[in-house]
Amino acid sequence: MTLAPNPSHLEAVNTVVEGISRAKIDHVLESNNKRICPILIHGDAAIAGQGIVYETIQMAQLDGYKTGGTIHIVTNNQVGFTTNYLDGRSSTYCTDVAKTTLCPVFHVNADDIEAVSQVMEIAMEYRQRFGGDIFIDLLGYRKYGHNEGDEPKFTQPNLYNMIAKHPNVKDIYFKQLEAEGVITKAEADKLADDFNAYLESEYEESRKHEKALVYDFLKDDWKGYRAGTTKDFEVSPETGVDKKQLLALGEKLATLPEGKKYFRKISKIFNDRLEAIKSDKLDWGSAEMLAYATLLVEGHPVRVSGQDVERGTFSHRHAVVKTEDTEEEVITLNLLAEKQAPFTIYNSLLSEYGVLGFEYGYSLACPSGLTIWEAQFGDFYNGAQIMVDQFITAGEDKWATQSGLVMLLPHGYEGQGAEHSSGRMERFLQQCADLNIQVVNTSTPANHFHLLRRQMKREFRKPLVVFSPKMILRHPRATSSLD
Ligand SMILES: Cc1ncc(C[n+]2csc(CCOP(=O)(O)OP(=O)(O)O)c2C)c(N)n1
Ligand SMILES: [Mg+2]
Repeated sequence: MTLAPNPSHLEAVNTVVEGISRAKIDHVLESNNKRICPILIHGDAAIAGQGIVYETIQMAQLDGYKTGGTIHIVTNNQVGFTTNYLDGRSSTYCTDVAKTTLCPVFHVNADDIEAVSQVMEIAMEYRQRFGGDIFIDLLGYRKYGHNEGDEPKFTQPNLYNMIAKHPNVKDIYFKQLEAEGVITKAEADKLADDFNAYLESEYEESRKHEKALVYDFLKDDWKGYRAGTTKDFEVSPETGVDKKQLLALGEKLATLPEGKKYFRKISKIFNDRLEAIKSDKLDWGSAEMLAYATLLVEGHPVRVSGQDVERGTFSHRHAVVKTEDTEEEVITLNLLAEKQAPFTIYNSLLSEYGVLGFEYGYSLACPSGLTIWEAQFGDFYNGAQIMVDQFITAGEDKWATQSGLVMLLPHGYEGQGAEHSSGRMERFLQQCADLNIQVVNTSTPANHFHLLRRQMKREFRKPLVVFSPKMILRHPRATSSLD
């Protein structure tokens, strides 16, 4: 069992968990999503109020993001901090978002332990058989306040008078078992004592760790990596590639397989790309594709997702080509060598928050792969601000977890005024302290090529924020030679 690091921001972890699971499915479990199951635990107020829950559910069946179904457990105590559920939602049930994709929902009385246990089994069986999400609305109550020192009677005096008199769930169940003749009072007491003793000893054990780091988080996947140091940023690892090999790969990625019908403009784009590589005038798209190609043949999987990334928002990438007659997808980056790592690229749903979290999770579970999220315009990243602040820039400091996630943020003041001019560099720069993240502005195609390769050629991983260009994607002066 892997417990994902979870910030205070409720529900933010959802798509991170999905991304971790998907990376495992893709790279460890041979695409078999029956061998892993994401479980998300929600509060009743949070699941009803936080929009990312909706994003998570919309992602659940999409090719680029599906994980074979998620089990959602709602610890429904009918209150959020001090807020009654009547003020917390307009829907009848806190789980009504599940109706979006017609997921089964079980509303179960948390005082009825056997019913809860049965529902958990049905949920697991459903998930394994049908590969869809399933919800368990575990209807109970909160015994005390929101935390140890909190006074619930300030805000819910009647409810908490009732709760104070309500027998606790363990006592209800032991009483039932005694009445049924399953156990005696003495056996019940011993079960409770043994369990308390177990909790006590585990608690003592946990206190031996000085800092609450996430010691075992994905440990196997991170063997051989170390933490980055200040010195690491004064040098670059070798990122160059033999010229002959570069040319050979360039020809492969710029050549569409024969015997298929292509749209005339697409054939021209690929011919131009081939010409650019041969005549030593790399444009942005060619350099980016070459970076991927070299990494793929060196065994690093590459995954790109974001809105319209397959073609590229500004039409510079064309990583996926559709044939004119049958709309068959052709990805030349997967036709490079018999033994190469997979290149996957997905046009995302129209979400930033959920998708960026997913790719961050993916990068946590796949350190040997290049994981990229691209914003349509740089400024759209702020819809995913929580992922940046709580996970990407602070994760290593909070949990000693690393991520090599790349954020491509098209940026540039190009006469459109305040709309889409700025990816808010200043905010990222402010977050660079203590080696949190790298923030760069690449200015030539060669620059970009080495940057993407560097991300995979270090012994540590560090999030990379790239203010990728818009106008100079195609600017005649923004070309590089193979040298
Ligand atoms: C995104 C976000 N906003 C606000 C908070 C502050 N907060 C912490 S707990 C809580 C109430 C949560 O209620 P519920 O989802 O029902 O969970 P419960 O604590 O009742 O189990 C709030 C508002 C938060 N942690 N995250
Ligand atoms: Mg609650």
